[in-house]
Amino acid sequence: MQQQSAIYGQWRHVFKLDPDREISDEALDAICMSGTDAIIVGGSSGVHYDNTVDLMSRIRRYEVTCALEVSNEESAVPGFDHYFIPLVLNTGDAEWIAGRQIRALRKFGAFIPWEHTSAEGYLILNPDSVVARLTGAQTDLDADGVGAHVYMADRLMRLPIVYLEYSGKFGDMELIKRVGRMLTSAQLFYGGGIDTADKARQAARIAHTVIVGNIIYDSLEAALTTVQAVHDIAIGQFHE
Ligand code: 1GP
Repeated sequence: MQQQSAIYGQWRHVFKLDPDREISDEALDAICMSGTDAIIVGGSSGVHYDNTVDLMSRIRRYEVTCALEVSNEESAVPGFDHYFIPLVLNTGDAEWIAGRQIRALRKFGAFIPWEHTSAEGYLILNPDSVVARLTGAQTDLDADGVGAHVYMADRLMRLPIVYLEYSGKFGDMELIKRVGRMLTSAQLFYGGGIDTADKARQAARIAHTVIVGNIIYDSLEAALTTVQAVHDIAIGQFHE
């Protein structure tokens, strides 16, 4: 975990907001003022320039750090604090590793703020998630299969972030612990199914950065409890 100098190096808790979902001003105010370390804007489908600009400008009324996870070139909007480019490592479809990214770089490579841009090595592990279906992710990996992908991301490709994505489902904490112990330089992002303070604490013990999405739209109150829960677990306590 040597990413302390990157903008996301100290992030413990992150809310992920989807431009394709409605959020009231009151709910957005609560999220932005919650004490979360950052907001990532991103989604698997229905994300385009207009709804991304709209959400960004609403979040920009607040001081909270705000990053964009660029999942398609139409949603590449200037003005965010940081940009994440996902590479889906566990798909057989190269389109999601170096297909659409290369097409976007051909057009926009010279204009990308590289010092504010980072690749995320995604491992998508919930077969029922929209993103798994969209990307053709091979989610039926055993522990060694997951480990091989982590070697690929952390050691061979030296990606700055490994993102274990269980979107919509709480993940296998033992597996995540194992991944955390394998990493030598990548920062571990975990996201998926966190809908209580207890689950947030469990994830915070083993992942560097805990990402909370869906529950914002289902129960704002429950979502807000995850911020303190994650921050209660001191950095450095993870991996124990
Ligand atoms: C989704 O990892 C995030 O990309 C968070 O997952 O929506 O299940 O909280 P949830």
